[in-house]
Amino acid sequence: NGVQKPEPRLNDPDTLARQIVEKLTYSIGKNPASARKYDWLRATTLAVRDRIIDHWFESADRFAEEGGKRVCYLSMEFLIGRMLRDAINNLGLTEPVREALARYGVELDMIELLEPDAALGNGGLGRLAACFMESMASTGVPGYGYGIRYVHGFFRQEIADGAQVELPENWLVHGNPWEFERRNASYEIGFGGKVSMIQEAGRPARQVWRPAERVLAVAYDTPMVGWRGRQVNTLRLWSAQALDPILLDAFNSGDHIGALVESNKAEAITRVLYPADSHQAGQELRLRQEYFFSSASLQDIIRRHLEENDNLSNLADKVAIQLNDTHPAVSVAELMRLLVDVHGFGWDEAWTITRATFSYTNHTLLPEALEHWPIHLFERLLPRQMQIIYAINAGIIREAAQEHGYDDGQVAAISLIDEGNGRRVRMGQLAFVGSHAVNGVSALHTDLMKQTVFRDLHELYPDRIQNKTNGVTPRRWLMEANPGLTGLITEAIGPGFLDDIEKIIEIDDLADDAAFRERFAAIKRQNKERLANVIGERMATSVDPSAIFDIQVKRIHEYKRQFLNIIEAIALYDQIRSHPERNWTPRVKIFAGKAAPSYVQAKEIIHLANDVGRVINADPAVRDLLKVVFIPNYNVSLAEIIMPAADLSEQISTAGLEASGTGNMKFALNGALTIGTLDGANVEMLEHVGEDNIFIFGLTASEVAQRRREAHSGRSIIDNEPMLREALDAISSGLFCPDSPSRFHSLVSNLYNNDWWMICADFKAYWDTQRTLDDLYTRQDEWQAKAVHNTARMGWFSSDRSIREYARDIWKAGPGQAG
Ligand code: 26V
Repeated sequence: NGVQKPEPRLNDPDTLARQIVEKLTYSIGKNPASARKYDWLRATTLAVRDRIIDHWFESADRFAEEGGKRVCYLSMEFLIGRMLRDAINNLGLTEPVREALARYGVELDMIELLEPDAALGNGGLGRLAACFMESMASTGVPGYGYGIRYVHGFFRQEIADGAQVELPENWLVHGNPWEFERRNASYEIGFGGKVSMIQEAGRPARQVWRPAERVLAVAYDTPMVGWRGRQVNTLRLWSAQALDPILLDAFNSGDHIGALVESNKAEAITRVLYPADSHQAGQELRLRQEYFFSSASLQDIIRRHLEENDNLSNLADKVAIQLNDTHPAVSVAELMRLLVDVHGFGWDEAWTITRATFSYTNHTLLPEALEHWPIHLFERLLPRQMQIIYAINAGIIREAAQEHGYDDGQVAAISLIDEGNGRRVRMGQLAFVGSHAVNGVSALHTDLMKQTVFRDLHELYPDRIQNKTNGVTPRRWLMEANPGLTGLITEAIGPGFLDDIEKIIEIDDLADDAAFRERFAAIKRQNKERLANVIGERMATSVDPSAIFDIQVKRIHEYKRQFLNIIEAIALYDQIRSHPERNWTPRVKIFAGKAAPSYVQAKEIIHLANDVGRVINADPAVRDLLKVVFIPNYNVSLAEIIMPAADLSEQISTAGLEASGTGNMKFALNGALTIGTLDGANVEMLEHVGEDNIFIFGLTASEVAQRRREAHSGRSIIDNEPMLREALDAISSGLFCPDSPSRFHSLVSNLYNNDWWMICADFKAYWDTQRTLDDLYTRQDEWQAKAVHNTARMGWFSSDRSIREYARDIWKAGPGQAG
């Protein structure tokens, strides 16, 4: 095909040093003597990038030759974090690059820290998409990520007087060397306007949508490097631009501001990531974002398909499109529009193609997070797509009534239109009916999907829902985050586990080997010291690395129950003060995470954690037996420091509410023990690590559902549990917030009145389990043996395993699948 095979590049430090200095000189215009650390970062990135591009072209050529099925992963969020270390690691260049830079007195580890985090996601869902991109490249799946190039990623969090303050994030200010603008891949995206029927001679009548507004979607591609650099996939992010950047007429008539209105409005679409993952906001701009990236991605997929095929009838044989939650669910209507209105397909054939192409992953059952758009908004912004949704709905209802004898009540339950609270489009239902496969992200969550949100659709289509338990990439979350542990394991069992992480089970027997345990513990100790330094630098708080590092890091949500953890800290504080003579195990309770800016209770929980920390950390009576620390601005980079440094991982959501969790996996892989409820993937972690190696407490999902039906309040539990009562009294008394004693009254009164999240109901079991752990920690041999078992038995929770399951059961794509 005329593309020249690139020269093989040498991976020795000499070659790398030469190439880095070449970039420094000719791309940046500095010499080694005058270069500053940012210049070295950029030069190193550019030198590494050249190698990636070689592999990128090879991968593209190979896929084109093979003609196999491609996987398109549509996600509103990709929470990637920094890219340089990941790229260098996956190319096997860590040591040579380190050595090359060292020749100029530059430390690789130091310049890596200067790269901004690509924080194009809120939390679990976005980070999963990033792990999946890396695992698709690592397992040989031809994967294309499609998303939005937000100018401002997830906000930066500061803590001021104990409260969260949100600051804008600006990751692109100094340019982004990882992305390539693709002007040739740009598409028009319409909004609003009217639909009319047209009749052309010799053709059936058809609907034509004439949008009132049009914006341009421009592609930016970022290479995604797989393990050993063998395959490089593409993440294509869309940026919005005005078709006419300046309205010349307006400009020339002196209206200089008015001339820019359109471009401002267009560019607003991709300006900022919505920072709420708890409540559906319902803003028009959010729906614009969803449609914008869905339509651009589908137009791109179709164009690419038509470059290689005669027509679109075999689309589903050549592409699988995965919808990451309902954010891209409007794609179902948009693909129908493109097939029927633009490419002339009949409705039934278009529907068959659409359903065979799409599949959908659900990530939450929380009713307040499920997307449903007001019909009037949808109709105004996307009139043709709304018509199509009505038509899809009519077909589904006809099928249910005629073939399954559904009555009106049953029809209402499956309808894509919620007639209840002002008519709304149910995006989950749309994604479900438009897909051939629908999946949950852990075994429990998938069961609950069948019983709750999708009960009726599951009855109608009993084969559609399946489970795909989440995973995390061991490259970023073990090798890169924890080189010490990676080195120890490599010494013990050889490097085979780097290519097949399930081989890590080979260290399982070493849990009985005292020398191995000691080295394992020594690495943990170093990682704890590193975190202690970060805490010392960022917050001027000193913590003792020989204490239990008890860590809960994740988005702040009522259902995740950081509040329960804080209450336990207060109760422990109270007990230490009352019984100073007892043999307390020193503990550092560490929190980090962001609250949605509009989520009042979540912000109060952050405030409480900070206020409690201020009081406890300053109280000489606890003598360093207890510290409470809230580290600001949790992000992927901070997680990479935190995960390897934990002794104890807090996974304590109200059972039935955490779809999977993935932090739970990162912690355990790095040798933390888990204290957790039987929720999400904790259930499967229990099965893999064994009940002696994980600390499960509390109500089960069905017990929670039962108690909620019985509408208990927390009052009777509080009255009968002195430790809980005293902790809540301490909060209510203003002990932690003397400047504003009523600050946490509503947080506490919720527990008395209702205890919706089962904090009171689970308190005692949680307390008792924590004391068991205190005791265990004094027997270091036992603790460390359990820690080794955790690391050894977590191989299954690799996102490589998740991706292979998706490829085999849903996409029918990738290695070993007929193309
Ligand atoms: C929801 C919404 C609602 C509308 C407004 C914007 C917005 C943005 C993000 C979300 C996603 C919330 C769902 C989510 O992140 N779920 C998490 O997915 C993880 C990966 O599957 C899983 O491990 C976590 O348990 C689950 O909470």
